[in-house]
Amino acid sequence: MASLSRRSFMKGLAAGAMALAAPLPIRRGGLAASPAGRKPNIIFIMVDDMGYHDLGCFGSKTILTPNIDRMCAEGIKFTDCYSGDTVCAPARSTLMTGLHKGHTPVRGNSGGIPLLPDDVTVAEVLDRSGYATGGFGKWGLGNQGKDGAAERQGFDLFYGYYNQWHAHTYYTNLFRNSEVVNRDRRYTHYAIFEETIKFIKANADQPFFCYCPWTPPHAAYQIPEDDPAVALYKDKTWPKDAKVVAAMDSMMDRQVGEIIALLKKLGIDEETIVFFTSDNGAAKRFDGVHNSCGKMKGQKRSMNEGGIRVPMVVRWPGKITAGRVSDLPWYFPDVMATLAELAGASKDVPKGIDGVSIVPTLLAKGEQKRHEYLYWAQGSTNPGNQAVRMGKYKGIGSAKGVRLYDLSKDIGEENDLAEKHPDIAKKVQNIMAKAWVEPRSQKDDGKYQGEKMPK
Ligand SMILES: [Ca+2]
Ligand SMILES: [Ca+2]
Repeated sequence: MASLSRRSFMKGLAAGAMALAAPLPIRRGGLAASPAGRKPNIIFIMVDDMGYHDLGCFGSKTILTPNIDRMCAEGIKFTDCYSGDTVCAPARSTLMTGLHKGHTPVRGNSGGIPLLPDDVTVAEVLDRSGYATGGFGKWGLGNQGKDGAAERQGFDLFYGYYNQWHAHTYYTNLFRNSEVVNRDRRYTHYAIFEETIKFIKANADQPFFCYCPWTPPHAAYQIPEDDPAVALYKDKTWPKDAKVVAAMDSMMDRQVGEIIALLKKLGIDEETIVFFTSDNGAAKRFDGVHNSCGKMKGQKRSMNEGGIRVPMVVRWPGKITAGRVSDLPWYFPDVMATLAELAGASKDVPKGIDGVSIVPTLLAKGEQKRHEYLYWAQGSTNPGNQAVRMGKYKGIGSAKGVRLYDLSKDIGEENDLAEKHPDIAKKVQNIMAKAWVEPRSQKDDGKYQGEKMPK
């Protein structure tokens, strides 16, 4: 009761201050309870191509991320979290559908392969459960105006890029629910961040899902010269891209700090769970400067740990005990079941998804269901290398043969144990023989690279 009146009070303040400027909130059916009480707001920040070691709390010695480090200290750090793929579009497909790479609808990374109406997304599950749903950044699962577009897949509002090719520059037009915006080519991430903030403010009085597939630090390596984060690295003797990447990461770190501060100001800090992760491994390792993949082998596009293991931090004051570290192996296909359980919407999760809810681990309550295995594969219509993690073991290869590693001793995947443990190697091969199911057509709706601008 006390928190409710404080909440109403804060809401009143916020409403007064924003009455003229704020966009209308997306009105929903009220604050129906989940098993955990009020349905929490969910903010899921997923940046693009950030390496596992590019945050201070994940060992970076060069990139300054004090706000995410604080978020980590106040929440839980997952050391063994993985993307669902090594590249943007399929990773997003596994995240949105709860299906691993061998089952998820979008397997190719050509940029315009769409979700179809019958595909069920996390946003649709939360939308049905009364959430206001907003997405801000890079969608990657269907071009603007098509059936795969975010606003036709459960989002009330999507602001940003739809096609990945479009997102290869930070100075271009953007879309709001498929309508062209940002025609003055303002630095796109500033526009995307502002819309993120507006959405949180406008929907503070009801459960909301704020999905932030932000595009930095994906190439092109671009940031306005006068961004405060640029000054942090101006005296470094690093190669230019290494400086710009660090600045892009520190810019987003500052913005994460602004979001947490806003949650406190709005009085919804304890009603909001915030995730921070990256969509796949580092695009460049920056060895000798940032060491983004550390001792892990590979980078973006690789089945090795450097290609798929991602930083993951989750903060929820009062619900997640501060300072915890978990080595639970989990990955993007688990996001749907997890967010649905948080929302009290587990019954709306489609049957037969590959993911499991990690809420028991987040809340340190109840029994955590464990995966028999996690699965990845390269390629779109034919799998190239596949990878399977079972407990501490990971196999890479195919049904015909694998290299086998013990990740607990060999994060660099150097010592092949397939001959030493033929039984485990065989198990992994058997999984690879059946985990990949032939995908539907991976026909691309076309490349979009932005409006031609007058010179
Ligand atoms: Ca990416
Ligand atoms: Ca759908």
